[in-house]
Amino acid sequence: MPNKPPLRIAMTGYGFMGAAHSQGWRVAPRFFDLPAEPEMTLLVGRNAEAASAAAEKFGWAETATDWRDAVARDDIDVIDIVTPGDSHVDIAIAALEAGKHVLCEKPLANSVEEARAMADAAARAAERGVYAMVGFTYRRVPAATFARDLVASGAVGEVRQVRAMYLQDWLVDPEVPLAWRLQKHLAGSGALGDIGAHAIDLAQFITGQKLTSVSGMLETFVKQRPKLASSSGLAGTASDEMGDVTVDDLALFTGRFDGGAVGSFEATRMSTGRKNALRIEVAGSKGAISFDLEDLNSLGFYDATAPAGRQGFTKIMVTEPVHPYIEAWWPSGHTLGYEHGFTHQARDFVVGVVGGTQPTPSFADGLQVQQVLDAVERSAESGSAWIPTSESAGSPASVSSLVSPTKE
Ligand code: SOE
Repeated sequence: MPNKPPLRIAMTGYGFMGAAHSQGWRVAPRFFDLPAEPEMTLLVGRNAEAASAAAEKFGWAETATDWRDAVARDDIDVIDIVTPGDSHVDIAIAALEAGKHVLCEKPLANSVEEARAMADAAARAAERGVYAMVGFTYRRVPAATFARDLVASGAVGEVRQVRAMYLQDWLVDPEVPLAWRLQKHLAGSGALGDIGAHAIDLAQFITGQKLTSVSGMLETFVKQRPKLASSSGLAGTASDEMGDVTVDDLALFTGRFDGGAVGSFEATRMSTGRKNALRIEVAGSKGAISFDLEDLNSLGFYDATAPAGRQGFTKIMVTEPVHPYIEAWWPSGHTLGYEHGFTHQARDFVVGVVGGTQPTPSFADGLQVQQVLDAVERSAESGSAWIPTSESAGSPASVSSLVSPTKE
């Protein structure tokens, strides 16, 4: 480790995602053999006192109150953006132009226009060996990566149907306050962009197919909530004053994929009883797979080519050294958790940028998901008309595929 070059990181933001990313940077070099040593150099937050407290808690060496200071520093190699969506575009473009690699939380931006500007900046930077990646972390849950590997190997045959849903229930209570994730000018959209973006990315990642058109609807069940007094986790404490919810609580849509599959999607933060259920089922001509983030160490696999009397969904524990990322962890069957996706993301980012190869998902991939989000919103506005995902954004971006560590 001492002989490795440092990769000095500045992280802008320090909320829920700041904690998760910090964990990733801290742990990745302890378990994976990385080509550089990530250094948690600078944490940026507008409130100096809160930023210092977060830096101490998460293990960052210094703090600053303006992201421009991080971008201007010569001793920073990476800007990690975990702020609300409204600031992604300015920070990411400035950082890329200053020669910093960028890791940016999803959704990439609050509009297709912003996402396109970011993807353009990333394409220009890549020509100079400077790379940008978007944080669709769930690709790095070993069972999800393995699902992609199974589909790519032909194990389910021709993919025909996809059922994707991301269900949470933290907004069922109308007293949960108006956090930034409930305000359009900060978050861009509601359940659609916050968690639907993950379902879209994961469905496309696992199937290797891109959504080409969608028809959908959005619903906001609770239209006013108490304004936020102080934030923590996904929400925080409520004040006495009420404010308008300006985003969707639920997004429902169907879609067509470029490889011929059709899919249904549901994203909601009001699905009573479901805490963090990102579920994907893929049905093909020879088999099917089934993934649920609430049971993230396993994958369901149905082999329709097995003898008729022995067919049935098999629950595969994705905790063997042959499975993606697992070799670095515990003995067989000693399970992983939510935070490991962030460690794997840090690992893949460092391997990519230090090795001079584009880490995935790229900003072009983030733009493509943004186009899908935009098409769903426009479909909902038009009474569920079918909207081509390419219509809003000009050149369609490619969905690149991640090479899992077991395949490298
Ligand atoms: C971050 O990746 C994220 O999408 C959060 O923004 C959501 O709120 C969380 O529930 C899932 O992960």
